[in-house]
Amino acid sequence: MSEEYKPGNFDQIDTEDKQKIELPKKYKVILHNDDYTPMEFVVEILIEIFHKDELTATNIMLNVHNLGRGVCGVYTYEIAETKIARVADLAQQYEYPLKASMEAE
Ligand code: TYC
Repeated sequence: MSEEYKPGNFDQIDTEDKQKIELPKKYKVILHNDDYTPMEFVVEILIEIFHKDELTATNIMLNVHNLGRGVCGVYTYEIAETKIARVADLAQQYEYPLKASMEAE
């Protein structure tokens, strides 16, 4: 086989270089309990922002209500950040203290 470089031919890249390619870090988005946000509002947030079905959303909400916090999804940094900001915007709009945050996986 010729040693000449062809686009898309990675045969000549040594293994050390290939092993440096890392997957993007993932972040858990955590939803926090509070005493004032209505349960229905939290379920709506989980359906609209985190794309959960109604049963899953209800289970996550009840888990957060009972345990104080819960994971509502795992995303790249930018997507997690955007979802947290959307939760904050909607909570502020309706004047509820609902909060979401992120944690590296
Ligand atoms: N604890 C709230 C209530 O009793 C419901 C709630 C659930 C609030 C989950 C926030 O992330 C939350 N109305």
